[in-house]
Amino acid sequence: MEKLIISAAITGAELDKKKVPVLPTTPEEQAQAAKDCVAAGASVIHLHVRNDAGQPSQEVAHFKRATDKIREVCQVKPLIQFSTGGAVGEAIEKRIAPLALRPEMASFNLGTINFGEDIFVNTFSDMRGLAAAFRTHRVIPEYEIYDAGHVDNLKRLAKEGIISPPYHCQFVLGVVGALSGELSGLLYLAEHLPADSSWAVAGIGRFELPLAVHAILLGGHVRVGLEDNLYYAKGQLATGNAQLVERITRLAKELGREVASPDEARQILGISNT
Ligand code: KMH
Ligand code: ZN
Repeated sequence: MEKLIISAAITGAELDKKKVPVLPTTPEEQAQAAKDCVAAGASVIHLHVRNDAGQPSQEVAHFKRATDKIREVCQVKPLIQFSTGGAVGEAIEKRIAPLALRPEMASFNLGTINFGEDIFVNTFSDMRGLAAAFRTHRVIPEYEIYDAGHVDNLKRLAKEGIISPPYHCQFVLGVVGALSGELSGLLYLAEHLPADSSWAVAGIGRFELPLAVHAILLGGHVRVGLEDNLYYAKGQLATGNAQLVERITRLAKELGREVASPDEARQILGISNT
């Protein structure tokens, strides 16, 4: 089986450092978290950034300073995957702008969902604009799939010729307002992907661990991190992102699946290390 790519979603856009003190929000904290996660087995850092007040930001300058710091601090360079999802309500133009920095990879959200009490908007028009920016800046997308119909959206965009294979997809399961984190949902999505696709799973909250174990066994890849889940076990908060990554590495080894280094992850995902 292919080596396992572990992504760490270290910060997110929804959490407040006042409520989650271990959340890395400054470039220095994010760089340290990235370094710890890479040491624990992560090869990809899914990156949201914050402004000086600690609020979610899609400013290019804020992405640049965080990326520079991560590259400076990490001897083994993780693949840095920018978020183009941003925070709920952020304008699509702002979400797209950081692609100009030409990150190795970035998220590409495949449809609108209820997101808790909010609505996370991704219209077809938004997606077409996003796809054009990915092409212009030659950034590799990771397609974020939150609901069954998002696989059909992927196929529709592919049919329009707006996106092309290979399709690396992330099933984000367990968001309140979208597909739950039951195994049957994961299996449905994996079975309905187009040819030349690969997938990873990010289980939200209590779904993180069981879905990760299924992905390890089924040949998928795994995302963990505080953006998705704050708990190590029921009632026990995680000490930080690296603790969640360490467990996945340990389980993968126990289950006979080797863990990919950042360069091996680049190879698997078809990203040239330039
Ligand atoms: N913050 C969520 C509304 C992504 O990074 O692309 C969207 C999100 C997805 O986190
Ligand atoms: Zn995200």
